[in-house]
Amino acid sequence: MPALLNINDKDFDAKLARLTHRQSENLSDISGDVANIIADVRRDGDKALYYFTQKFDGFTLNDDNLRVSQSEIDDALNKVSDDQLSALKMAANRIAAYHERQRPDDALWVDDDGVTLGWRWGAVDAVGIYVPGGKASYPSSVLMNAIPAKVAGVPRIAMVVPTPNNVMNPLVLAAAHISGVSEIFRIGGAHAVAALAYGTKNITAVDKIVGPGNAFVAEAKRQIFGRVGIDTIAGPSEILVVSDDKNNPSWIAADLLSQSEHDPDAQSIFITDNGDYANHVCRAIEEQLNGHSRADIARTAWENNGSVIIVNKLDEAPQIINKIAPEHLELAVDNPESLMENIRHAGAIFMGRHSPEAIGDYIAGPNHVLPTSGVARFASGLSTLDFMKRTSIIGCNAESLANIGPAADILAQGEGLESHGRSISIRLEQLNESPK
Ligand code: HSO
Ligand code: ZN
Repeated sequence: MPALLNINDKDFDAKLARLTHRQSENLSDISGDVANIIADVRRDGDKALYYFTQKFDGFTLNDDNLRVSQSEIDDALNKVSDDQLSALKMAANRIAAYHERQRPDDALWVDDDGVTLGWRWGAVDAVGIYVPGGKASYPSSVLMNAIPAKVAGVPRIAMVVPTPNNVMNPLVLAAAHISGVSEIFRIGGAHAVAALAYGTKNITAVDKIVGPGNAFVAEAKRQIFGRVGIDTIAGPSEILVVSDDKNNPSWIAADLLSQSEHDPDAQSIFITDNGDYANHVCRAIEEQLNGHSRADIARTAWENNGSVIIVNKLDEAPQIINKIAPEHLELAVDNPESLMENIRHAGAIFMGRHSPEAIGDYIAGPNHVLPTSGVARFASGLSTLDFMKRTSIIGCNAESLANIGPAADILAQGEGLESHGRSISIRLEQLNESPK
């Protein structure tokens, strides 16, 4: 049974707190193993990659097949149907258009003291994209990770994807091709992350690694952080649906299950102001779980982590939502704008009755890599900016140095940093000698 909460319950706050502090995976147990794998890759390079691939993925890798060849990519493109290819292209175009708008402007100005100031944005040189293998090998996630990097202007995008028993998903290859990935390597796990971070003979190191993975991949990303950049580490998917009693209960049931089906640890929360309607939605969920292709996963997630919250009126929802800070938020009501005004923390908001969350997973355009586990309190979804960095620009001339230099000199003296002070005063002295 999903948890049933009513805002009028005496212990509502405590129950809500329990919902938001779900047990997260204990990474410390595996940190030693991951450190050993990283050390092996640093010492043995490609040889270590071949060893771990044999051990974990069950096939023989060597210098010739580590990298996916152009003819394999061409084969994959032939294998996917025309419908699939054009759907991928439509998604890619919409994602690119959205992320183009995120490209930030450079700035340069002269301030009141005559100092030229500004910043300039530039792309990261090389990005590594981790794509999980097996069931969670989502072509849509390839698009979501690679396209913003491309739009940012990253010249080299290397992808790693584990292929258990050497079986590759052609849709993943097609998505990589469409989004401009430059190199694809048939490896996954902590060793793949280590190879991207430190480089081997066959894999040139990158500057930033993004993309979801299992606990070993997450821990490896944590351990190589600092040497290279990483994205935020994603937890299980979450959805929070706010609905009045005017939606078809089956629509809302499908929306809640759309995230439950990702992972037994996924969380779906439903807020409504009508208890009878909530029962209808729960019944529709049971119906849809019957014969569902991922019934085990979806049912486990819904029963263990799902929740139904009854409020007196929907205006009470935003205060609850802000405490949860959900990854995805659906506002399936007539006037979502008025609710949205009071929502401060959510990864993505889906407005109105015709915006199911899945539309954002695939085709709407915004990124589907979003902050989970309440991280939306301080973080945002993946964006073009994540593949760029900003360089500050500072320009003084003799006059502006005379305006602001003396104060800097005083601060340098205060810090006991003689040469800092001198580098300024030596210029100011020369100015006094030969006024221009
Ligand atoms: N909802 C997932 C992304 C995804 N859904 C990929 C389908 N494919 C992220 O929270
Ligand atoms: Zn999804």
